[in-house]
Amino acid sequence: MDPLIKDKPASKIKDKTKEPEQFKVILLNDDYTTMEFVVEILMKIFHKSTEDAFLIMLSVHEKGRGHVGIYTWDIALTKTEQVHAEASANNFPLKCIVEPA
Ligand code: TYC
Repeated sequence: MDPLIKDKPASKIKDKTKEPEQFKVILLNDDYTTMEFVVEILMKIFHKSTEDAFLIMLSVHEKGRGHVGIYTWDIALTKTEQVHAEASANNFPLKCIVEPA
């Protein structure tokens, strides 16, 4: 037993373990990136099925932005960097952003 919590009633013991903070990756619409490329990115980087990737792409196309997934900070940032690297390597302006979940 942890000596710091010895003698404390169970009801008074606070769970000090924190869940890691979560961040949303949001995909932004633009007029130049092809729909096909966006679907490819969603499958390759975010591991979406063909059908989910298509539905997310269409929703972003219609609404301007859309939620792609929730990750820890490091993973959200890595995925965002991968999207931007793939997009610029293919001369597309596709962008995504990270927001607190
Ligand atoms: N609006 C783009 C087009 O008409 C398609 C598109 C969808 C681009 C989603 C970006 O995040 C995006 N070709």
